[in-house]
Amino acid sequence: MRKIRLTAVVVGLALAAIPMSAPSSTAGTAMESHCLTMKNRWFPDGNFTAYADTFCYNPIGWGPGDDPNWSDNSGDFRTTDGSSAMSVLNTGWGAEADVVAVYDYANYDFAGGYRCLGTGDWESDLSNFRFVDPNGNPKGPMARAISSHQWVYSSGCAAASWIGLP
Ligand SMILES: [Ca+2]
Ligand SMILES: [Ca+2]
Repeated sequence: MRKIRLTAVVVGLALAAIPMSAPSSTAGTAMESHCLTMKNRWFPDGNFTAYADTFCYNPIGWGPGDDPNWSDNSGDFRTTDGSSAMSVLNTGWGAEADVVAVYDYANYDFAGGYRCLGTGDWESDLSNFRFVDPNGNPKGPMARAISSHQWVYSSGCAAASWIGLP
């Protein structure tokens, strides 16, 4: 009996050592899954959440409504929230307009480009994307740039405008 328990301890140590010797991509996968963890925690609560850091860490604001200006003093996104988001998560509940459109400019102004995020989807690193105009042409980078958002129908989103993972 004693010998069996010792063997189990040795096996346990060997298993515990595996993550430490694994490629660094394992850490990236673990961070990536944090957005999925947040989705599983909150979906479908009807909210849209933006985070100051990549991989859905450090939420800066969340809520079920639209916000035409992330830098003003009203709504779910205020003052320093403007131009600070690095990742986003849509845990909308499948209402008629359950897609979130985010914009570089305030007041849902297409002039600076936009992007669409479907319900249940997230984008863990906005530095990988640029906004696009309604024709799909690239605009400015998305990292720390979102200034307004609203809930829209998927029909309002051009094919090239979609971001996010399910
Ligand atoms: Ca606001
Ligand atoms: Ca902006």
